Amino acid sequence: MNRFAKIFLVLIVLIGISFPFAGVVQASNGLFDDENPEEPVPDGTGGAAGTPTPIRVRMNGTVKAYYTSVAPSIDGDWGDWSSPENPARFVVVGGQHRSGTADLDASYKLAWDENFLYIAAKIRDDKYVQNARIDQLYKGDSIEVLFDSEFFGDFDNTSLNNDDYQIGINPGHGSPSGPKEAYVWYPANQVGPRDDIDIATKRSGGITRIEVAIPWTTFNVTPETGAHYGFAFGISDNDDPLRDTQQTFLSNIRKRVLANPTTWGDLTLMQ
Ligand SMILES: [Ca+2]
Ligand SMILES: [Ca+2]
Ligand SMILES: [Ca+2]
Ligand SMILES: [Ca+2]
Repeated sequence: MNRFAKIFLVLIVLIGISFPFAGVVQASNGLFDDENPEEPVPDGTGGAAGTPTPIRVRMNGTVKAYYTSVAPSIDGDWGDWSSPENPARFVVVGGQHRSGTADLDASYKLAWDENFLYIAAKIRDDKYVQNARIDQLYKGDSIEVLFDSEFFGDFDNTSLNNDDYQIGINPGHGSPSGPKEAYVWYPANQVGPRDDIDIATKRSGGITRIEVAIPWTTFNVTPETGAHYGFAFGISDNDDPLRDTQQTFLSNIRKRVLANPTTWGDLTLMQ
């Protein structure tokens, strides 16, 4: 009987050991199951270059561009867009020259496909004045796009480098139906006019409407869903036909400083 009792005890001990083991195995399986859905995070960071994971965003202002399977018709009117409307209403320069929203007020939309970043603007402006040309185009009614193509690598970089773009869009020299032009001020090694950026403008009732298609090759990037870039959108206003000058500049970013990309916002490409 003693032997049976000992065997019984051994069995109880073994069962006692087995159950905790089973419990541990269950628990660890459970933990792995819980962690699996989060695996895209390490996969993303450890993945191929160009597949950044949008962990960090700029608190200055973060916006989204939505994929479009049908390219918008670049005719000035964003009626063919389904993207949401974003405000660009922070006065960065020349508040003293702006009498109110009838003088200058702006909003914009963003979309993308494999070939282009599309930008559409709706600008309330009392007088259309654009008599400046080429690198001076910001001294007339115009659009500015800031784009940092190396967002994560440069997240804390407070100076411009060769992947930071400042592009000006002249929506029509002399009038909204006048010749369009685009100009790259930065990066320094790519300065000059760009004739591969498509621009169209319509104006009626004190509102200037502009559509722009910027080839991704401009920024030297290959777009994909989830890609993340530094970004800021701006509007220059001149109402003085006798003098080329940037009277007022509005942005979607309250404290946009051209020379410091950490003051810009950011842009995520959405499906
Ligand atoms: Ca259109
Ligand atoms: Ca104005
Ligand atoms: Ca940069
Ligand atoms: Ca104006």
